[in-house]
Amino acid sequence: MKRSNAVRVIFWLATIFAIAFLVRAESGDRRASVPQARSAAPAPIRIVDQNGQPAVSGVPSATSTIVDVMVGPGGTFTFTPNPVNISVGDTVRWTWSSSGHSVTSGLPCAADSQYCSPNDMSCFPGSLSNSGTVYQHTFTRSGTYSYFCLAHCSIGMTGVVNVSGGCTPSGWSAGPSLPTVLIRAVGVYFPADGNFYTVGGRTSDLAGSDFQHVLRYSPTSNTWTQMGVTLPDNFMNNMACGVLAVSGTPSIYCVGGSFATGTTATPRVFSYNPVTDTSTTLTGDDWPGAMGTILPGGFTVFNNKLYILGGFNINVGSTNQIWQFDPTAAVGAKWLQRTNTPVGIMYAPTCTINGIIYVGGASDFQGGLVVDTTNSFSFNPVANTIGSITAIPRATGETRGLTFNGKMLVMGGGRVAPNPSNEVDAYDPGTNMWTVNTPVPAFVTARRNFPTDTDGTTRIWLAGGYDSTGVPTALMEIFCNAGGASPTPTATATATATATATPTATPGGRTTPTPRPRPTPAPRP
Ligand SMILES: [Cu+2]
Repeated sequence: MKRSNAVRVIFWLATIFAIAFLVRAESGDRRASVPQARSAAPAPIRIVDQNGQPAVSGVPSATSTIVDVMVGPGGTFTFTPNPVNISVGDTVRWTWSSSGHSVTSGLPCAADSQYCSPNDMSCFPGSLSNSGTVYQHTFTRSGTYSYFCLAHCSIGMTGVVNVSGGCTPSGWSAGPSLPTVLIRAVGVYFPADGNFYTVGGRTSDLAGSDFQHVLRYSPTSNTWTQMGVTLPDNFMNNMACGVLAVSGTPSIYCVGGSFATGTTATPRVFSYNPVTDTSTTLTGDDWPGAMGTILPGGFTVFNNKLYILGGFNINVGSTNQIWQFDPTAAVGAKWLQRTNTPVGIMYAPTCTINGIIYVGGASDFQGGLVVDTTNSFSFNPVANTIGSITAIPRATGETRGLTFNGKMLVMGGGRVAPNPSNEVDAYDPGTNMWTVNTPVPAFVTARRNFPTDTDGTTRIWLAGGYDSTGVPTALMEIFCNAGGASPTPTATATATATATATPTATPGGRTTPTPRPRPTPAPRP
């Protein structure tokens, strides 16, 4: 009896332990299975973006996908495939096929600290990884994201991720008005935070109306905010601005400018950091092109350098110099003069596509008046040469050129009747042809001298400017390419240096064929 009792007790104890263990194991399985179920569901993955901010600005793609890119396959200094076109919420997964490479975000070859292998930390100076490494990044905002290899950027190891979609409603719609009417400010999209900024400008044509402030439009909250900074001086009108990175920190750099009723121009360069909301005036590197009375002409960024094409010698005439600003060069050596523009240009729509700078339309100064022209040409900043392109189909000026899905958009502008305009002209470098109000239709309120910019694939913002009656406005308009139709950038892309002993590829890496030669459009005098 005793024995059988003992056996019974042991049996029951064993049974209880077994049940307890099995329950634990099962609940452990359940726990483990939860994240799997979550990661299989498309929506909740994107909780924060690469800056740790809530990624609520976008409509996620219906099904999140992972796109694979090989790093240095077959001993080449390439990212393959390149470029990759994805939708908001998709992930790019890079796998190292060979050793000694990095994936580092930023305009070639300057890190902007948005994302980098192996873990998004210390993107500058950064580190290299070896064969077999896997690094992935989920893109939560639309835009064009350049990246490069730290070790091999100079021989062309660069890549681009085009992220589209994530906005609503489709087409042009009214945005919130600026907190003030504003003219002659510069619009700048800041990729690191996804916001659209206006820098400087003035609120009327009267003396003292210069606006020494920065306004921020947040697509997430759909609101304008005046930043705390006070910009360094009142030469706030008609500046040239662009986003450049130094030591892994991107800032908005602005050059030159004038003040309301003034006839002098400053050579001053300052940078504005939206993260710290502070501005810094450069010393030792004033813009040599200002010469006391000259405003910057067209402007654009290529390879982390700001280019200024032409200018306005105030109430005298247009100018034809091209200047290159490199924020990473030594003090006193940041400016370099390049070849001249083929004709004097000012207030000129200008942008960069695949390493070539394009101008489509420009103002000129004739008979004591600012007039519009169809002057159009290209400039190759690596070869330092001018090229011909088909002339824009209408005269315009006093507006911007924007790079949008591989095309140049010229946004309204001009002052000679029937201008100012609301027309959007699109130049395709692949065909050397212009289209009118397609793929981006005309906006609503015709205007000139207004801040505008784009994320490159999906959104365009514009606000303020002089309306068709010459009166400053505060109205904002937003374009949304909601379809997220995968952008198809022209397939010229990056030069791919092969892994020979001593690579001697072109400095700057990217080479792009110049557009097919066409007869030069007759420049308007
Ligand atoms: Cu490399």
